[in-house]
Amino acid sequence: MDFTKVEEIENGIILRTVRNFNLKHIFECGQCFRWNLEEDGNYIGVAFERVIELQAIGEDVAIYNTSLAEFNEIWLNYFDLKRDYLSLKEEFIKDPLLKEAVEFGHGIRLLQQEPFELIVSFIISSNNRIPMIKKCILNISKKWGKKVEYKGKTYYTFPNVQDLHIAELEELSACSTGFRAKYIKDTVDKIYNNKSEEVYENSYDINWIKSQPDQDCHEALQKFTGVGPKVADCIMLFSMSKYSAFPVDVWVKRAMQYFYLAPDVSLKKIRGFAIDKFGNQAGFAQQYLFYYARENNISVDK
Ligand code: 8HG
Repeated sequence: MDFTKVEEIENGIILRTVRNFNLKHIFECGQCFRWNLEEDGNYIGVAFERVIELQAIGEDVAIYNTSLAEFNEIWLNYFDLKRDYLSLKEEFIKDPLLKEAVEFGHGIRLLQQEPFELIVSFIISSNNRIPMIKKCILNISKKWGKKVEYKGKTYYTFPNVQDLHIAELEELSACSTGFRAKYIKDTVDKIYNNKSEEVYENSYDINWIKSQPDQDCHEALQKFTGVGPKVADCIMLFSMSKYSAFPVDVWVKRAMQYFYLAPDVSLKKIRGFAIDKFGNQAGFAQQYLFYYARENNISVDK
């Protein structure tokens, strides 16, 4: 456990002596799109049809607009709080190159998010920039999600598959999704029309996909339109607890080249190299590298 105890407060809970937990590192390391920094340094986000607010208070972390029961049911897992990130990091920092990235993003934790939301979100992410991805997801949530009021403001949950299934192609395009609108429509249709009793090799049942071993899960996700190896890696890493995933985007490519490899290797080679090197923990290493590369705007041009 990465905290000593949890106590109920009037409008939420407080986690005492939380280790390896930094709000900026968690919410700005690239894994999520529904969290925003407030003027007071807190972060407010939407997940699991709820709006919560996080505040760092010394070594403690408060979560507002929730209860102890909800914490145990949802947030304990969502924030991956049962994992001891120190032992994970101790392994990584034996590698003097990765040490630099781990120390930089020392408070990163991998959130365990909702698979349906992440499938759609990472389809939107392809060839897209993070602020734009966030905007598209917000547009979709405003149109097909549910309203939640918090502190006088309206937030919108990400729609479930039934609610998003009614979306027309033109309406999805109007959410600034561009060429990805048809991929979203096709994928949502496949998930919606999947009959869960027909669980077989080509199943589009998300729970079935999630229950598969890492490599099979990676392949099954790519049966959705708009999901290639990179997008599949992000979905399985951020919502299916598959930690051998190693998504290689331009930042991770640069980081791997900067730290380890020749400048001209293919994405596939980088992925293979990383999985050999970091094994079942590759996904965690990837997150420290992505955050380091993006925040420092690293370049490999000599
Ligand atoms: O966490 C991420 N890891 C990797 N490797 N790629 C990501 C993450 N988050 C994220 O949005 N991306 C992709 O990187 C989406 C987009 O193509 C680009 C934004 O920098």
